[in-house]
This record gives sequence, C-alpha cells and structure tokens, in this order.
Amino acid sequence: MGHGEDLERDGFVILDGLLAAAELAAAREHADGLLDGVGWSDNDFDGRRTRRVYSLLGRLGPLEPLLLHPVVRAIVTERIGPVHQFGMLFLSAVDPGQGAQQPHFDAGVYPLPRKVEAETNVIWALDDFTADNGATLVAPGSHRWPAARHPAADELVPVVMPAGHALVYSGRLWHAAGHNRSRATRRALICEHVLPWLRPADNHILATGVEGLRTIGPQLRRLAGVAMASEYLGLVAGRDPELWLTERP
Ligand SMILES: O=C(O)CCC(=O)C(=O)O
Repeated sequence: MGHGEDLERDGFVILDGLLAAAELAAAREHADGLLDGVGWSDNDFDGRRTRRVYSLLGRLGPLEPLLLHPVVRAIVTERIGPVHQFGMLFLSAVDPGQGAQQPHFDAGVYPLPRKVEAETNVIWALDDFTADNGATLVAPGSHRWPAARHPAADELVPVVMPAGHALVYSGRLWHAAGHNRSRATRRALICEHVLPWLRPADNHILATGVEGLRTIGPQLRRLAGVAMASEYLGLVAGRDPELWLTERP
C-alpha cells in the first residue's frame, strides 16, 4: 500500500530509508550544536525537561535536506496541495525524566471543522525512538474522530522507529511526546506544513528577517511564507512577495 493510503487510513505513516548515514550523522551533529546551551522549556505543554530550538531557517545547515526531502514534499503536496507553508518548526530534545505531553492534534490551533485537512506534519527521529525514551505517542485513526472525542491512555501507542526515520501525520491526528524513562535524550526535528491561507503557528518572516530571507534558497523561502497563496493573497505593496524581496535593493 502507498504512503497516501496509509496516511488516509491511520492518520500517519512511518518513512524509512530516506537519509544516507552521512546525512543523518551531519544532521545530528548540527542539532547538537544548536541545542548546546539551550535551557528547558518554561511550561508544561512544551515540557519542563524538554529543550526546544526555534527560528531555524537561517541556520539549518545539514537539517535543510530533511525539510526539503522530496518524498515528504510529495506526500504533503498530495495531502494539502502544492502551495503550502511551514507552521511550527523546531528541534526538540526530550531529556530523561520528561513526562508524557498532553495529547493534542496540531490543527487544533485553528477554529476549523474537524474534517478540514489543514496540516500535514513530520517528525524526523534524530535518535532511535523507543517505548522508553519518549517516542511520539499516536492514536491511530484519530484523525477521523469527531471533535468531542479525546484519546484514552490505552488508545495511544508509541511510534518506535530508528533514527533517520520520519513520522508523517495528519494535523488532525491525536498525539503527544511520550514519557522519557531512559537515561538518554530523544531528539527530533518537527515541522508542520499548513494550508497557505492560514496564519502559521510560527512567524517565520519575523524570525528570519528580510536579509535572512534573501540568503536562504527560493524553495525554503516559499515555505517560510514568501509566496502568493492565491492571486490576491500574500501581496507586499501590491507585488508578489518573492519579486518584492529579490528585486528590491
Ligand atoms: O516530540 C514529539 O514527539 C511530539 C511533540 C508535539 O507534538 C508538540 O510539541 O506539539
């Protein structure tokens, strides 16, 4: 069965074999550098034993091929269309002792009917995800649940996968970071992809800045939101934002 059918049925799919060993090693090393010196989050949802790094677009380095991976791009395009943008984008390091996160579905930030597929998201495992170290918990099939239904504890199962695998899931799927009972940190690169006419959870334009946006590649720039969502949506001073940015001194 194809990735699209799995995603439609279960609300998620696990992709393997997308990264060469050297690509994964470089991504992990770069992630370590970005996480160095970062403190734990200051709230229960993000995790008081979890370190998060945002504003990545100007300093992606070897993480860039993960964000632009053609297999992930193809699945996202099939689900939410060719014009989409990054939503929340961050590195997450779930440290030992971090309890399980509150279950949620990412598209819950939008006041939309449950049946709207507003997001297709990806969690890249930078370490092996195990049942002990906080592997993401998912409620299979929950992307089709009605609004009032929340997962019971026994409906959440850990997504056990080796480093380098990617969990691609619907923005309607109930999930949570798991409890890290191990002695090692569980790192992930987490990236949402959102319909172009919605406000993204992260403001990539402000975080990256005009000069920063000029220095990243056009594909990343489009995903950062420098793109027309439709003929009259996304203009800057009446112009296509890509032209405004790149043709302006
Ligand atoms: O780290 C994970 O496994 C999931 C995190 C997550 O869903 C979130 O923070 O919104």
